[in-house]
Amino acid sequence: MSYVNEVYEMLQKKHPYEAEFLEAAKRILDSLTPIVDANEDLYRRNALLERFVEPERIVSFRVPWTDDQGKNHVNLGYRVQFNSAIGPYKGGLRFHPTVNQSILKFLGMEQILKNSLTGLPIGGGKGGADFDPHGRSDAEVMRFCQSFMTELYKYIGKDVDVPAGDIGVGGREVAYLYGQYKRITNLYEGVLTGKGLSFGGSLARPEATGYGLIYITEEMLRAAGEELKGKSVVVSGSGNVAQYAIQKAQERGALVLSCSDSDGFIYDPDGIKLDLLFEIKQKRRGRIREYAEKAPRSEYHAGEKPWSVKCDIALPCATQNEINGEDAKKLLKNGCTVVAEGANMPSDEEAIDAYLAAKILYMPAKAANAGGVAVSALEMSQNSERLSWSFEEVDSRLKDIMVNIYRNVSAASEKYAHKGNFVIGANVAGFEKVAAAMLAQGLV
Ligand code: NDP
Ligand code: 2IT
Repeated sequence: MSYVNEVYEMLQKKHPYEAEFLEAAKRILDSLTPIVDANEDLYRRNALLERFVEPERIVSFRVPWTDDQGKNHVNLGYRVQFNSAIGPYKGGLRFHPTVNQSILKFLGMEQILKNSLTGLPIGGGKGGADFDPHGRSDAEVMRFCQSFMTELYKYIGKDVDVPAGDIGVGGREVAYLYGQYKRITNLYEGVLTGKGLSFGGSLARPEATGYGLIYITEEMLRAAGEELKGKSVVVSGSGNVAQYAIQKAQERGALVLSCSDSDGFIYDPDGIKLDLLFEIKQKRRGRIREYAEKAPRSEYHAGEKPWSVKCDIALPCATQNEINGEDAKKLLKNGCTVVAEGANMPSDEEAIDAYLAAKILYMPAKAANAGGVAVSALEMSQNSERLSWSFEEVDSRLKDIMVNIYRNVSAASEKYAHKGNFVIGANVAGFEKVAAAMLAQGLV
C-alpha cells in the first residue's frame, strides 16, 4: 500500500467520527502523492506524514454565559493548534452551531497549506465555538466573547497563536475578544487580527479575502488570455468574503448576479446593488430576503442555492460542501468556465472531479481565499513595528501576494501534475515549505 494510503487508513481508524476532517485529509493526502512518491524514504524515516496529519495540540473548554433574559447557557469552545513549523499558529475563529472538532481540524489542516502559500511566516490553526450569534444582542455577544477569551487567553499570544475572524466572527467579535484579552493579561499586543483601526487593525483587512479572490481570479484569467470585464458572476454567501468579492468584481467590470444566505438566494439581473447589500448586512445584520423587497427587478429564491443561475464564473463564498456534483454539473451545463473558492472547501469531491474533467479554470480555496490571512500577517507586522500602513500600501502588497500565489501554484501544477491542475499545484506548493521546515527541525 502507498505511504499516503497507509496514513489515511490510520487516520480513519483513529478518528472514525471526524467526517469533515477525514474528507479534507484524504483530498490533501491524495494530491500530495507526487511529492510523497518522490521523497518516500526520507518522509517515512521521519514519520513526516504521520506528524503532518495530527495537530500539535487541541484545547477545548466550556464557555458559560448568561443571555439577556437571565438564562444560563454552556457552549463548547476550541482551538486547534495544528502546525507551527513555519510560524506561530494563525487562523480564524468560527462561531456557528455546527462547529465541532472535526470541522475545526479540517479548517486547520487547510490553513497550514494556505498560510504557507502566502509566503509569510505563519503556521496553521483554527478555533471557534458552537455558539450561534444570529439574533443575539450586542450585550449577549459581548458576554459570550468575554467568557470564551477567559479560557482561550492561556493558549495564545502575539508570538504563539494569533486568531482572527471566520464565519460568525467579524469586527465586533474580534473587538470584544481583544478587550477581554487585554484586561486579563495587561498586554497591548497584536494577539488577534481583524481588529478595529483605532486599536491596531490594518486597513484593507475587512476587504482582503474578497479582493484577494478577485485578484487571483483575474490573474488566472489573464494567463488564459481572458479578462474579468464583461463576465457574469454568481456569488454565494452575503458575509464578509462575499461582500468584498462582489465589490471588487463590479469595480473590474463584471456583472454579479447573485448572493445568498442559509435561507435562500437573490438573483438580480441588473447586478447586485452593493449599497443595498451593505445596508442590510452591515448596518442591520438583516437577512438576504430583504434585498428583494427593495430591489423590484430582483428575485428571492427561498431554500435554494444560486448554482442554477447561468454564469461565466462561480465564486462560492458561504461554507463547506455548498456545491455538490449535481450543482457542478448545472454550472458546467450553463457554460460556467471558472470556479474560484472564497469559502473553505465549498466544492465536494464530485464537484471537483466534474471541474477537472471539464478542464475549466478551478482555483481551490487554499490559494483563492488566502488574501485574508495574508493581510492578517501584514497586520501582525504593522503591530510589531507599531506603525500602520496606508490602504494603498496594504492593497498593493495583497495584489502582489495573490499574483505570486497564482504563479507558484501554476508552476507546481506543471512540475507535479499537468499545467492547470491547481488542486495538486496548491497542495504541493504549500506543503513543500512546511515539509522542509518540519524535516529540518527534527522529530518534534
Ligand atoms: P460571515 O459570517 O461573514 O458570512 C457567512 C455567510 O455564509 C453568510 O451569508 C451565511 O449565511 C452563509 N452561510 C454560513 N453557513 C452557511 C450554511 N451552512 N449554508 C448556507 N450558507 C451559509 O463569514 P465569512 O464571509 O467570513 O466566511 C465565509 C467563508 O469564507 C467561510 O467558508 C470561511 O471559512 C471563509 N473564509 C473567510 C475568511 C475571512 O477572512 N473572513 C478568509 C478565508 C476564508 P447565514 O447568515 O444564513 O448563516
Ligand atoms: O480561513 C481563513 O483563512 C480565515 N478565516 C482568516 C484567518 C486569519 O487569520 O486571518
